[in-house]
This record gives sequence, C-alpha cells and structure tokens, in this order.
Amino acid sequence: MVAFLSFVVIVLLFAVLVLIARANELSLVLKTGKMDFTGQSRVNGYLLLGFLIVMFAGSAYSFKELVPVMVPKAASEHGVKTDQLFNITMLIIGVVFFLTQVALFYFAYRYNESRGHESYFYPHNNTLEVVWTVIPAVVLTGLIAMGMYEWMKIFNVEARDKNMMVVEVTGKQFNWIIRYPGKDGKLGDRIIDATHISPTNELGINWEDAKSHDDFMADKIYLVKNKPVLMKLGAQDVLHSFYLPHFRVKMDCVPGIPTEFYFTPTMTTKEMQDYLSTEPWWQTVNPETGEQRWKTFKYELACAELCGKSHYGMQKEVVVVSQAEYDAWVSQQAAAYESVKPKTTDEPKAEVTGTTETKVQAMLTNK
Ligand SMILES: [Cu+2]
Repeated sequence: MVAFLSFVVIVLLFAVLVLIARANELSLVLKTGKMDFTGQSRVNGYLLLGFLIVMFAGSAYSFKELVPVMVPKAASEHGVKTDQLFNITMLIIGVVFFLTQVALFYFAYRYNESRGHESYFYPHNNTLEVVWTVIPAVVLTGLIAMGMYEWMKIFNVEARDKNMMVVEVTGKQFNWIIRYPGKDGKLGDRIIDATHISPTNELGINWEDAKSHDDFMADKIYLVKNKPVLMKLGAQDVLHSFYLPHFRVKMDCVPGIPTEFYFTPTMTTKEMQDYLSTEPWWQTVNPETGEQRWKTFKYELACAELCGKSHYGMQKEVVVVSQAEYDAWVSQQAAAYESVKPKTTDEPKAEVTGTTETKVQAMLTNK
C-alpha cells in the first residue's frame, strides 16, 4: 500500500511539474508575442550533455566498484572459453554503445535550436542503409557462430571421456539431493511411483537393482581436479536450475525430463583460495566472519530458478580436491542401501514338512 501511494505521489508531482512548465511556456508566448524557445533549448542542450557525462562517469564508477566483487576467473575448462566469448561480446557492444551514445547526446547539444541552425532535410541514403545493416549483420553472425561452436563442443556427447565421474543431483523445494554411484560407477535405477518414493527413499531408488547397493548420498558435491564429471540432473516438484557460477555451469532441472551437464573442473578449492589471496577485494576482511574473504571462499551450488519462498536457501558446497583426497572421502561414505536392506539372520530356516500346499504356505509366511 505504501509503495502504491508513493507511486501515485510521484506521478502527481510529475504531472504538476509538466503543467508548471507548460504554463511558463504559454506566459512567455503571451509576454513576447512570438513562439521563441531558444532559451529552453539551450538549457536542454546542456542538460543532455550533462546526462552523457553523468551516465559514463556512473558506468565507470560501477565497473570500478563491482567488477572486483564479481565471480572470479573460471574454474573449469569450458568456462575459460565462455568467458572469452562474453568478453569479446562485451567489448564489441561496449565500443558501439559508447560511440552511438556520445553521438546521440553530443549532437542534441551541439545542434540545439538556440544556435540558429537551419535543419537540413536528409531523408534517405542507400549506401548508409547498406553499411549500417550489413556490418552489424556480419558482426552478430560471427558472434553467434562462435557461440554455437563452443556450445556444440560443450554438449558433444561423442567427445566425452569414458572415465568421467557421474553425480546425480535432484532439486526439490527447497534442497538438493546428491547421489554418487559408488564403486561400480553406475547409479541404481529409480522407479518414480507411490510405492518406491517414501520419506526414507525420496528418490524412489529401486533396491532390487544391484547397481543401487553401493550408491551413497552426500551433503556436498566432491569433484576431482582435471577429471571430467557428468552431472545428471532432475527435479522432484517444480523447475529448479543447477547453477555453479565458478564453473560457468547452468542447466535447468525439470520434473520428468532428465537433463545433464558435462564439464571438467580445473582448480581445487585450495588453489582457488590461493589465487584469490592475491586479489585486493578478497584480501579485505568480511565483517561477518572477521576474516579475510579468500580464507572462507567456497565453491557453491545455487538454484537459479525462482522456485518458491525458500529458493534462496537452495545452496550446497562444491569441493574440488585431488584424486587421493577424493578417494579418502569416498572411503568414508556409507552406501544408502546399508540402512534399508533386509536384516539377514544366521538361524537356519525350520525344515518344512507336509503337503505341497502347506510347504507353499510356510514359504510365503517365512518370506
Ligand atoms: Cu530451486
């Protein structure tokens, strides 16, 4: 309500200003007897020039303040390439933006009415039309072609390393369920129905499938430096988005439609911390922890889809380590099957005697 009333007040104030300006104009016409706005035109010219300067000074200031706070350099193989593409695109459109805005506002100032210029009627020029259509078309096609080329490389299924790791991540309101395939490297099947999904088996893992017996659940995503990983993604309820900003990985998690993302981390968490310890902003002290920021740096998995009221809480830590450290971590993980498998007893089953009918009866009740 307060926001709405503030909005109404701003609109009404603006309307009052417009009416005052209009009344001023009319009184001027009445006083001088002619339509002469060269004075206002001069003021407008200076205001536009001022706006140009303030706009670029503001942009430069926000670049200076915010670029050091942005995510650091990419920690994945393809991330370096996508960053290059991003920088090339920003450079090209940045130069064009600068030139066109300078021309727009400077011309509005330089040729305002008060300078007594007669405007020159110049309706059409074929050469100009061709030049400013063809050049942007060629440049944009080039940018798109470069983007497509990198995209095809990132999603080239044939080029995947056969020894890649596999990790399954499922989004739900409001958490991530992380499952590793265990020693066999294969995830057990899941059956999505009412009998398989339960509070103790959120994913509907089919325990009859032997592949599931060594699968384990994790609270953090552990990855190995320079080892390719295939993230198998899904969602339990609504759209989520699997976002690893430091690795330049982002992929939607869609209920009912499996998606995946294949990439190779190139820096361990420790190496990224060491790199950040040389960056000025990361050397500043975080008031929340009382420590230099780089010391508490962690790779992060975040949800990048507004999926509900606790969307912001969908975070997990990603840890990149060496193969040896990873093996040590895996050896500490307990297979999820251990907690659900039926208890085996060493007692021999009672000998069943009698008719076939009673034998079957006994077997059924024994089971
Ligand atoms: Cu989400």
